[in-house]
Amino acid sequence: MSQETQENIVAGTHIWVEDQELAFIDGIVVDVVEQEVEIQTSDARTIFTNLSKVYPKDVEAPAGGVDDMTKISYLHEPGVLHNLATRYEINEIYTYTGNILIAVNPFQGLSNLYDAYMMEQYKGAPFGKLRPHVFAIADFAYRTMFNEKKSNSILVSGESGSGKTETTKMLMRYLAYFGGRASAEGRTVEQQVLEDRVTLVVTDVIHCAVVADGIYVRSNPVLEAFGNAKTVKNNNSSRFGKFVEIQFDKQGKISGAAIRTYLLERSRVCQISDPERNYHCFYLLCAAPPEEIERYKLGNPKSFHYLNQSKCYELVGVSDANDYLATRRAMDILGMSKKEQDAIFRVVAAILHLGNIDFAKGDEDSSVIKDNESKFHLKMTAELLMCDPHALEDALCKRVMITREEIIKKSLDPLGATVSRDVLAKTIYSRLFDWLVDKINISIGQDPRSNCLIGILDIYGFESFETNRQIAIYAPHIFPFHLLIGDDDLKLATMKGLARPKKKGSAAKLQLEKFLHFDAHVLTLEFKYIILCSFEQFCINLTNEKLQQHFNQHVFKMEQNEYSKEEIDWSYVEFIDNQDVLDLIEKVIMHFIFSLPVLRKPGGIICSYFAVDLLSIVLHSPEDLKPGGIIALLDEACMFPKSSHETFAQKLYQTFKDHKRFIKPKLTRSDFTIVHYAGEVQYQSDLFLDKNKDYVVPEHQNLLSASNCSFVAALFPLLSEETTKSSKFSSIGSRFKLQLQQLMDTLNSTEPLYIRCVKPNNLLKPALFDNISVMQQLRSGGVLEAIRIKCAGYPTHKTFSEFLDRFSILAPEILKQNYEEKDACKWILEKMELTGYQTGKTKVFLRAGQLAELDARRTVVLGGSAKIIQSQVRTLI
Ligand code: AOV
Ligand code: MG
Repeated sequence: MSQETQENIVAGTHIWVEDQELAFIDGIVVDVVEQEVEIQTSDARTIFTNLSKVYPKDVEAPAGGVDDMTKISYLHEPGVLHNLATRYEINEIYTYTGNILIAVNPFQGLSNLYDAYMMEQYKGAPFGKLRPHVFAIADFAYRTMFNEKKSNSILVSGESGSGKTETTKMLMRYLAYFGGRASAEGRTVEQQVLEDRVTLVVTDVIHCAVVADGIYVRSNPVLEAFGNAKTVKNNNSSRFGKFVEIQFDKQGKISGAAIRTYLLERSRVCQISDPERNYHCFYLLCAAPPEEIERYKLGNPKSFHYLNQSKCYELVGVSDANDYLATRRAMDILGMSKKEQDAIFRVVAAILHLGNIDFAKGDEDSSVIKDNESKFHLKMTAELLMCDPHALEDALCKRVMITREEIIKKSLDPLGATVSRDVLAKTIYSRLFDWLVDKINISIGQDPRSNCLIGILDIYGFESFETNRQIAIYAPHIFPFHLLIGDDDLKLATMKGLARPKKKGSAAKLQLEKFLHFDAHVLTLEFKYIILCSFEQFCINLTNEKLQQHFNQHVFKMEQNEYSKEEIDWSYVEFIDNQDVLDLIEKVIMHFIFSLPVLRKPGGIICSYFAVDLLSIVLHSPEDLKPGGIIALLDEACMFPKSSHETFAQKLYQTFKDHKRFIKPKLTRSDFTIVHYAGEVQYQSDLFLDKNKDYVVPEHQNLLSASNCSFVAALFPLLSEETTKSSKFSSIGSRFKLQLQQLMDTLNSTEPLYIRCVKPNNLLKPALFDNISVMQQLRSGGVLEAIRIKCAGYPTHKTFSEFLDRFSILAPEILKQNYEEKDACKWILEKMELTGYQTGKTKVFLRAGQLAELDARRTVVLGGSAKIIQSQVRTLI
């Protein structure tokens, strides 16, 4: 809350005050003594609080809220939150903030909200004329594309389960409705597909029409079957990010499309926790018709290790059997041959069998296939992948080591073999997913002549897992003790101010925040419960930082445009962005010598002081000379054989000890915290090195490229000798950074439109609006950041007549004179001795706090207050 605004809190002022449960509660100021405010809240409590926790409330706000946040008089958190809540209550789920659309997930079908009639309404309607709607955004994008021949991108973001994918579908539906071609029967093929789709449950249909001798539509429940899964946050959660580019021809008809996907969650293939599920496709296949079950030797999902780690097998309202058939149908439409489809599902089945191969200890440190059952699964896996069972066993249980002198086959112990098995499963699955994406792209077809596109980005939002929990412990005298926490069933041990996970690698930590109560029997503690983030969240949060910068720059530019239109001076409006966090993460490194091929000798790495001499030869760009970011240091650590996550963390601590966006958390030797735009996130570096290394184990590569199934062999194309050598290590982080840069380049060459999805509650229930959670999302979704940018300039824009309606009471004399509206406004502002405001061509632009000051004076004139705080008196005199 800005200083000026607080100074205008006087007795009688309607305010919002911070509240633990509701985030904010409204009330009226009874008294103000210096920084202490006495408040009568709307639930009839009297509270005393600090002035900094109090925000003025707009008593003149319309009862049903306003459809655009910029119409709110006081642009601050409680104002924004209250407006959304008010609208949500009457099923108005959409609200604008300028041209940003905020969409609050209704968790229920709202009648007629997305039907053809509605689409017709929005067709060509000026933006902002009708109620806020996702169709208005789609129409805006379509019009700009068609009339101005400008490419657009629509960025849909929000946390898991907030409705991004559903929103994306509605955008596609609208674009397909107006951008598709009429078929012979008069209905567009897209419509037909949409209608068909009603029967599909696991769907995210991407409707794209391709024009070639008629109309073809490619629908795509396939991506969802293979890329979505049930999580605690969403029963149909997309476990990958995607950017769909829809291409249009000169007539504004869809002429092609391309899908790019990002960061499929690979770990889910072999590791799931209750009550989540693995990727849908595994359950679909287990529910296939009996003859296919027989062919793949499948059966109850409960019998497979990769599925039975969680007790959740079925989804309410979803028939896996139907979805299996639907996926098959979609594959037909996509032009996948029966042979290809058989190969795809053979690979899926093989992964399930693979997961059931267990190992026992053999001679010395070796391992053997555990029992007959495991042998059966080994045989099945080999059969389905069409590879040699002995070669498969070898590939799982042994590793070839190449030293300068000789090549040795080293045995893996049972744990090592299990890890090898899981790595193989993940690699096969991710190659399969990439194949499907490629196939879909080929099938839809690109239009090389198209120069106008609409891109739609559906990507995971910012991730941090932090919640405060209260835990009651009975018999507190038995320290140290173990705790069971919620569903996660995490056994936490030895509490000495800080609990550490008992099991190594379990990513949970309890931090004792405070003792709440204590008596002989019960100890109630409040914990900050942090699930530490790992490499995946690190990449996701980097994406969000990038998008946030893009967003900020855009919002800032829009704001400037408005100022320019009104011909007011904006030169001194400050703009702070998050470039410093981006530098921290992704800057290119100076001493990144190990990655330079010229400095690497086969079998060894040249030591660094020797390399320094070579720097002048190999580094020619000044970019190379800047200090490196976290990804660069991580790559370096990955290439250095002796590194561990601890040495990596030490390096980070050393390099960034003075960086204001980097914190070394207390009581840890390898965690690090990044101060993201949306808040602090603590990362656990334990698995960073492993997760950053992307290379296929050569034994796995050789095994599968020799498969008798051409499909499987094609998933593992043989690498040339040269690439095998030089790409021994390829960095996932760096590759992702590059992918992200390409995405940003695309976005930068288009006009952006933003949709922020909000999840109103964590129970996934309609009509429940959890203020605190929504506020967190508005913060991390940059909505409040956009507001901050507005506040740095002139947060209040009021047309002259609006301004006069509200404030002519402060200068009744103007009514008697015949002033122009603009002059009348100026008269009032001058009389009130305000400075720094501006008057444009149609609007008054006020600095932060000035509206509150005017309102306070209005309250005084209206007789609402007898007592004014000190500073207020000063300015009045
Ligand atoms: P997400 O894409 O944002 O999550 P979804 O789009 O899958 O979220 O939405 C989650 C669920 O919310 C859907 O399955 C619907 O039940 C419901 N829902 C969302 N939007 C609407 C709407 N406009 N009308 C009615 N119901 C809706 V994730 O992919 O997990 O990040 O990773
Ligand atoms: Mg999704």
